[in-house]
Amino acid sequence: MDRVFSGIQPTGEVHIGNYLGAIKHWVELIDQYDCIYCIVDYHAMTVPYEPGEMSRRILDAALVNIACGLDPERCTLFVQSHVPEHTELTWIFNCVTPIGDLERMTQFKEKAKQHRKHVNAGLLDYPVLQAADILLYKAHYVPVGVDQVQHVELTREIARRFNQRFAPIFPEPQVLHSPTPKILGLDGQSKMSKSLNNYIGMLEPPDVIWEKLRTAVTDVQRVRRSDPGEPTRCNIYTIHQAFSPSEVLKEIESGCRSAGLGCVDCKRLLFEHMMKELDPIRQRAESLRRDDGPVRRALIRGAERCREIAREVMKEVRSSAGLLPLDAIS
Ligand code: AQP
Repeated sequence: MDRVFSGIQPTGEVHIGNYLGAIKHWVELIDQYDCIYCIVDYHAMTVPYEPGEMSRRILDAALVNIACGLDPERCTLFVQSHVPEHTELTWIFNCVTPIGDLERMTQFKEKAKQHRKHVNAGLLDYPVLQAADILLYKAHYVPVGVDQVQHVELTREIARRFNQRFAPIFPEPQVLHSPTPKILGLDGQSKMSKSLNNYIGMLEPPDVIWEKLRTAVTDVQRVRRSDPGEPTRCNIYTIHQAFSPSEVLKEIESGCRSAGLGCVDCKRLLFEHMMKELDPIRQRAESLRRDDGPVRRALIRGAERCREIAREVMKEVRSSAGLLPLDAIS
């Protein structure tokens, strides 16, 4: 079975951008591939955070992923820092990655602007750690949102450089595009993002979600209720496409274009269909919060499996790179 690898940062509340751009797609893949999904806590350390909150966030990210349908009996879920080989492989990849490649990364430039006073080496090295995550498991496919495509391309480049310099041991992984690769925030402009506080959290109470939806930006060219709108210009319509059935989408398209349907009514319809999908997820999360034993057990099993794979691959990597194994000295 081909292998899939992807990760999510425990940087805050999991939002519908993460869900539609990544997690929902991950769930769809678990029976077709050997799927390994990771809570990438080392990546989360590249921006300022509260150490006292990190372990809770890590557990919570795992819990939400499971509540969203990542059944740990059918895929592997683990925490990046539980497998130290990720950072070891990062070091080796650092030595085949030109700094210029990292400085060109869009995410680095954006995050460096966002966290001007905290532009640490880890932020620049973020995509190399991501390459190590993926290649440590020799993954064939990486399902991500559009914002991460550039990093997967760099991963392919790093695999090529390592293979040419040392030995051809890594596959060049391919992106698997999510059906909804980019969800904009409630401002209708920037990417929905935990750190931009422009998101709808997966587990937020329905009244909070409605309030956020009610005030979200729609088609900016539709100024008055009587103006016809254009669904393809509207972020609310993009979200509708992910949650609402095709007959509702048709109704919205014609209603919006003819000005028969107002934005608030359109949002009410979205809220209704969104809640059909989010309510059971919230209920599963509440039950896992009452007893998080299944989450903890999944992470222990996941770390055990990933450590085994990582140990073997790192033996191969060290040997290809010409390092001296301890057991060869005696
Ligand atoms: N708005 C989005 N639309 C589609 N996909 C998205 N993803 C994130 N935001 C969107 C996808 O979710 C996966 C996990 O993302 P992440 O948590 O590792 O990192 P991120 O992309 O940096 O997410 P945020 O919310 O923007 O976090 P912060 O604010 O902490 O930087 C990835 O596959 C990503 O593509």
